[in-house]
Formats: sequence, structure tokens, C-alpha cells
Amino acid sequence: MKFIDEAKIEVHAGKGGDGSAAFRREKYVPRGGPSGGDGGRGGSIWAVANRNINTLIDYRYARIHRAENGDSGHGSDKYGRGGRDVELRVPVGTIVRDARSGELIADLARDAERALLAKGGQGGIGNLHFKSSTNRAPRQFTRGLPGESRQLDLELRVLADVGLLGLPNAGKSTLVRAVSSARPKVADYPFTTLDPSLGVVRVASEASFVIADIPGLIEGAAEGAGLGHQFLRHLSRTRLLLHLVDIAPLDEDADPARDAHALAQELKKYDEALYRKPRWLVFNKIDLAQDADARIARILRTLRYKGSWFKISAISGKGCDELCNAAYRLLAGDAPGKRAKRAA
Ligand SMILES: Nc1nc2c(ncn2[C@@H]2O[C@H](COP(=O)(O)OP(=O)(O)OP(=O)(O)O)[C@@H](O)[C@H]2O)c(=O)[nH]1
Ligand SMILES: [Mg+2]
Repeated sequence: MKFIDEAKIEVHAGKGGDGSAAFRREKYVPRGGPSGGDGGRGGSIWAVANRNINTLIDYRYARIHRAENGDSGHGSDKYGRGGRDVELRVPVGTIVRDARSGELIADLARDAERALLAKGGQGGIGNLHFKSSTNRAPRQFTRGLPGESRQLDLELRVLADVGLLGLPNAGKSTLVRAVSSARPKVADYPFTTLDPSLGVVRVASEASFVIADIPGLIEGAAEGAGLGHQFLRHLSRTRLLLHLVDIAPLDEDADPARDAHALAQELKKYDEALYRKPRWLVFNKIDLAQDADARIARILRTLRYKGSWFKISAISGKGCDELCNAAYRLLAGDAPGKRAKRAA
């Protein structure tokens, strides 16, 4: 599944500080020479690849990035301080282009790779550098130069980190709409989703992941029932599966526990490796059942399920943050067991 995560940003490097035109004023030194120092260089802006960042979504929140200006030079031979550089942390695999010309500026293929996006302006020259045998009291100095400014397009080819599984109508697309800006179609009939799509989920700054919405899976998919199970290949690179279970199915004779078991068996038939990935049960549509907790307890008991589970209402968003935070922690390698150990 080809999915390109994109962001448009603006970078403005710092201006160089002006050179200074000052003269030495000291007691007992009657005619002090020039003492104006140079201005500091403006801060530059860099992109730095970081393997802990998964998406470009932070750059849709923060579009404009500026580096500090350099300080002006001063008297007494003092040079201005340089502006601090800014480092923009981006996912490994990010491609940076000039938005106007389309020119490729950087292709950050490896962790910690750096690329200069906008160079800080050079500082001006102070009058102490203009001193010569013929001009002992120069008043010349130069101004700092402006920093580079650029409009940039960031691009990243992403793969899904988290995959959604569930019967048609379980609410997979609704969940993707609740937690990301992706807008897959939602409707109250089965097989609304025909093609997989991806959404970017942001749980905090520099903490995001990609979720895949796929068509509903039904019993017998391995034999071609429903849409078959070919689309499960889109989940092959995921690291976590969320199995959505509708606790209030329209068909009142439906048995969510039995269906959940059947669906897991379909997964196993398709690919053992996929079946063995971490998979959590997510009980959806809790807003529709007064006795949601009792229903959930019954399903857990019938399935003898001991893994992690969540209860949500994808339509109202209830419980979705907890689910996404937990998913992110697993992806970031911060499993609950590990955290307990660290705290101890
Ligand atoms: N009341 C309620 N309705 C929900 C909830 N989540 C989803 N729905 C409804 O359930 C129906 C199916 O939702 P979808 O998100 O299209 O389900 P899906 O799993 O993507 O379905 P397919 O694409 O057909 O596999 C829609 O009418 C949704 O509005 C929920 O938490 N509460
Ligand atoms: Mg759908």
C-alpha cells in the first residue's frame, strides 16, 4: 500500500549580527585604535534523521521554524555571539524538496544523517579589521547578511505500524476517523471499506504511528467468502493488530465471542506470522449497550482471553486516547511489564 505522509514547512535561518565601529577609550591611552568586533553568524536550520520518529505529523502542527540571529559585534574587540542552530528531527526516510523549484535538498536515509536546510547569514565585519597603515581610525564596518529562507516539502513513504481487524461493520473506519485525520468512508452496511487506507495517529509531540484500516474479514475468507483475505497482506509489516469486536451487533443472533474466535482462525489460516503478532481485543460501540461491561466479561470468559483489551466508543471517541497511548507505548518498546520493572 503506497501512502505518502507529507508536510509543508517554512524555514528561516538567522541573520548575521552587524560588525561594530567602536574605538578604544582607555585611561592613559590617548588615541585608542578601532576596537569594533565582528557580528556573530546567524543560526542555521538542519534536518536530522531520527529513528524514533515515525511520521511527519508534528510538522503539520509546527510549520514555521526560525533560527536565532547573530549578535552584533561590540567595542573592546568583542565579537557578537553566533545564533543557535535549530535541528528539526525527522523520520528516517524523509525526503526534502524545495517547494518552489522541486529541487531535491535532502534524502535522509539513515539514522542521525543531517542536511542543511537554510544557512545562517554571515556576521558583519567590525572596524578593527579595517585598520591599515594609512587609515588608523577606520569607521567602516559591514552589516550582517540575511539568513536563507525557504519553503520546503517534506515527504515520507510510510508503512502501517498498527493494523485493524474485525468483521464488517465493527467500526474500524469509524475508529480511524476518530484518531487520525484520515477520512475513510463509514456506513451501516457490511463491506463499506473496499480498499485499505492509512491514517497517522499523533499521541504527543514526536509520538505518532500509522494505522491501517482494511476491509472487514469474515469466516471463510480463506475460501474467498466476503472480500477474501488478500488484503491482509497490507498488515504484514505491522507490529500490533487491534481486533475490533462490536458488542452490540445489529443481528441479535450474532455471537461476538464465536465470531472473534472464527476471525482469529482466519488470520491463522492466512499467515501464522501475522497470527502470532501482538493482538489486542478492542470492544467497540459501548455507547449502545447499558450492560456493556457484562457483555465484555462474558466474551472474555468464553474466549478464555488473557491478553490486553480495551473498551471504546469509536463514534464518540471514548476510550480511544487510552487505546492509542497504549499502542504507542508498545511500538516504542515500552511494554507495561518493562515499565513496572523500571519503577521497582
Ligand atoms: N453507536 C455506535 N455506532 C458505531 C460505533 N462505531 C461505528 N459505528 C457505526 O457502525 C457502522 C459501521 O461502521 P464502519 O466504521 O463503517 O465499520 P467498518 O468496520 O469500517 O466496516 P467495513 O468497512 O464494512 O468492514 C456505521 O454506521 C458507524 O456509524 C460506535 O462506537 N457506536
Ligand atoms: Mg470500513
